[in-house]
Amino acid sequence: MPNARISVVIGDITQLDVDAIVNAANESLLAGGGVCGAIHRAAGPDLEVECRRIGRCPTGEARITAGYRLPARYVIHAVGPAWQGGHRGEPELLGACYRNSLALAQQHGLSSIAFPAISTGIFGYPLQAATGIALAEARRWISEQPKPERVIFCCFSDRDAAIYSAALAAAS
Ligand code: AR6
Repeated sequence: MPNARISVVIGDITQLDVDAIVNAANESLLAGGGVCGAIHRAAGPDLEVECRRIGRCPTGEARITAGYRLPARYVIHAVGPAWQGGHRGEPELLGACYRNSLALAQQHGLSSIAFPAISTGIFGYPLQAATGIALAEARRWISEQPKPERVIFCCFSDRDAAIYSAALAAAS
C-alpha cells in the first residue's frame, strides 16, 4: 500500500516537524525567493554558511545540510529545472530531484521527508505535470525501499493541495 506512506498537507513547510524538509533551491544554493527564502529565514544565517561551503549543486541533484533553527533536523536542497517548454529535459531533471532527495534521506536513515512543489513557483513548471512526476517518483521509491517511511507533500495553497490529492487518489 504505497499510498499509506504518502500524504498531502497544506501549509508552510518551514513549520513541519519532520526529519527533513526539501528546499526548492537554485544551483548556487544561496537564499533566493519563494520557499527557499522562507527556509533560509526560518533556519537562520548558519544555513547559508553551510550552503556556501558545499558550493554549487547542478540541476537535478540534491545536497543535505543541517536544519539549524527549523523544527526539521535536515534540509535537503534539490535544484529543480526552470520550465522552458518541456523539451529541454525538464521532466527527467524534475524526477531526478525527487529521486536524489529520497536517496539522501535513505542514506541518512531518515523516516520522514516533506517536499514542496519543486519548480512550480518561480521556475514556472506546470503544476499538474509536476505533480504527476512527484507522485510517480515517490510511489516508485516507496514500493522498493523501506526508508523514508513517510513522504509528505506540503502544498502552499488549497488549489495546489486539491491537485495533489486528486492525483494521489487517481493513482491508488
Ligand atoms: N511552504 C511550502 N511551500 C511554499 C512555501 C512555503 N513556505 N513558499 C512557497 N511555496 P518556488 P521553484 C511553494 O518559487 O519554482 C528561488 O528563488 C510555492 O507556492 O519557491 O522551484 C530558488 O532559490 C510553489 O508551489 O520554487 C530558485 O532560484 C513551490 O513552493 C527558484 O526560486 C515552489 O515555488 C526556484 O523556483
